[in-house]
Amino acid sequence: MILHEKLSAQLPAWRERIKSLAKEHAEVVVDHVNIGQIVGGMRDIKSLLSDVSFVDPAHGIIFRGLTIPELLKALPKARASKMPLVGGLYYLLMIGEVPTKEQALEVEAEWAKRAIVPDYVYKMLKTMPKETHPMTLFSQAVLALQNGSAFAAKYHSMKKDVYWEAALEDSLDLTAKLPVIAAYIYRMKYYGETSKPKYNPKLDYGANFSKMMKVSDKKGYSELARLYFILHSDHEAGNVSAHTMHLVGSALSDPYLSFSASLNGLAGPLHGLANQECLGWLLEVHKKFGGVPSRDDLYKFAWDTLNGGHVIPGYGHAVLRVPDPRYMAQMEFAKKRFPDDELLRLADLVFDVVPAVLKEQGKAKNPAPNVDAISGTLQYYYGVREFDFYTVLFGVGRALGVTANYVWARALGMPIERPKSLTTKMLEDVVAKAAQPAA
Ligand code: CMX
Repeated sequence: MILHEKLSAQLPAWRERIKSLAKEHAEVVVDHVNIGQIVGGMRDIKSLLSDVSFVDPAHGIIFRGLTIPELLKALPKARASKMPLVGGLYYLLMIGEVPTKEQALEVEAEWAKRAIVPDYVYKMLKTMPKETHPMTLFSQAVLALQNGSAFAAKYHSMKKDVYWEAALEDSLDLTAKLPVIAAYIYRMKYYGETSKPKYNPKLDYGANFSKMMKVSDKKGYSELARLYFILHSDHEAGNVSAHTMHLVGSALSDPYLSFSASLNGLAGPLHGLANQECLGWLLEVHKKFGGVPSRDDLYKFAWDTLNGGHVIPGYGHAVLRVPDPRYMAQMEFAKKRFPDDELLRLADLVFDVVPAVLKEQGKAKNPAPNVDAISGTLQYYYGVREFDFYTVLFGVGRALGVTANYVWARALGMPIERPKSLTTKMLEDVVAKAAQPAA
């Protein structure tokens, strides 16, 4: 298997680098921690290690050294498509090199072999109450698959230096099955269909997802699926879904246990659920004005949102200080394909007006759009209009990044995570001591 071969060739050198950092340079100070960070969600503390991706405030996400425009250009494309093969992206995240088309297709072929979901998982999903949130169903299905974990089965018999091999097996199995499960949940929940989706080995990951979702591909949903999964795959290691995967995995919980937990974090309104809020806001504007409003009307509406004590969804970012390149890539995709769509024209007008409003308000450190400002608009155009399903789509994409990180964490022997907590009194004592004049 290509990923196994390429990974094992790199491991000795990587292990040496980590060993050297841990043994010879363990005392070198990287960052200081202040009380604001301790009571503020550990914001910005440099304390995680990942080589899979890095968020640069000025360039956005950098996957294995490539910005989004570079990545979209460099990765091998799917057949008759302008978008990269998702298998090529997975290769890049895992191995750190741009694959050839053959190498990307090898990953796609692995997925095609493994995209079979056991019957009991479908049965379990069918017995859940109808109103169950699709993210709950998705996470439950992943947890149910844990039964087949190679990592869990081999745990007692394998040595630590080969944990990554079982982790890779599980990661390939898991990522292969996710689009099948997601499409099943979609058809079952919103259309009452319970036939099992079939993965066609002649098609790539994106085209399979489009077919299994039964979204008309006339307009090109396969292309969007490829782009969407690639853009949502990773956003360095500290966001909730990535960090949860890493934390749970550090207890040597297998990839299924870890990813189910990661999805539960993604399901939170401050994380993956934000995309549906953004589309909701756009539709509200559209409804109120009966179409695309004038600049002045939109300006006033944006101020009304702020004055009502709400944030403008899809704008601002904790790390980025420029328009999110994931937003820009989706906007470019949409403008090429459906420039006259009313909702898209509205999203574009929002991009013109809202940053100025946020600047005037003077609070947001970054008044520019983030990924969520546009992703729902694209799904809506292609006919996926069930907002609460959007986070499931995010989850299929996010699995690619977090499983790559999981495999590397096991390969490099990352230990169990155990930060230290302090009491409020201890922090107050630290403050009192800092306030004392120097002797
Ligand atoms: N509308 C109104 N106010 C905003 C704002 C927005 N879009 N973005 C930031 N602000 C406000 C914050 O609420 C904060 O106000 P207070 O000082 O009153 O608490 C102030 O500006 C400073 O915030 P910040 O440091 O610029 O931003 P944070 O790192 O605290 O938060 C984020 C980042 C994304 C949560 C925030 O910009 C926001 O709430 N945006 C809207 C929701 C959204 O789009 N979420 C999707 C995030 C996508 C992702 O994380 O990938």
